[in-house]
Amino acid sequence: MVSKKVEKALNEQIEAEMASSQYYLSMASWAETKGFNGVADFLYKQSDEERGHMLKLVKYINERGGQALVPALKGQPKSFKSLTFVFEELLKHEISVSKQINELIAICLEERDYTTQNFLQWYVSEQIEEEALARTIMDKMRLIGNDKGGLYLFDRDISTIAVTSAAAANPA
Ligand code: OFO
Repeated sequence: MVSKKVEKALNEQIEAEMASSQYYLSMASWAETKGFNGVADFLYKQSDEERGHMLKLVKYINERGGQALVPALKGQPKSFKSLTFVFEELLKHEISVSKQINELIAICLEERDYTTQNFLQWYVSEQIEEEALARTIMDKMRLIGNDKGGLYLFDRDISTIAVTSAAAANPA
C-alpha cells in the first residue's frame, strides 16, 4: 500500500510524464511541417515512450492501493525557433525530469517505501539513457549549426544516432 504522500508524488510524476509526451508531440508536429521527417519520427517515438512511462505509473499506483489521476491537458507551443532549440529544450526537460525522479525517490526513502523506491529504479536507468541520447544529439547539433546540408543529413540519420546512443548507454 502506498502512503498518501507517495501517492501524491507519484501522481505528480504522472503529470510530468504526460507533459513530456505532449511537449514532444508538439515538437514532432512542428518538425514534420518543416520537412524534417526524420526528426519528426524520432520525436513521435519519444512522445510515445513518455506516454508509456506515464501508463506504467498509472498501473503501479492502482496496483498498490492508491488511485492514479489523469491530469488536465496543458497548452503546448505551436512553433519552435529552430531544431537546435528543440533539442536544447528536450535535454533541459529530461534533466528536470531526472531531478524530479530523484526527489520522488527521496520521498520514498523518507516514507520507508522500499517497494516504490525499487519500482522507480527503472526510471532512473531510463533517464540515464534519455539524457545520454539528448546530449549526443545536442553535440551533433552544435557541430552542424545552421548548415543546410548538415541539417539534411542529420534529419536523415537521426534514427541511427538514437540506436547508437542507446547501445552506448546500455552496453550488453
Ligand atoms: Fe524522459 O521522462 Fe519519462 O521518465
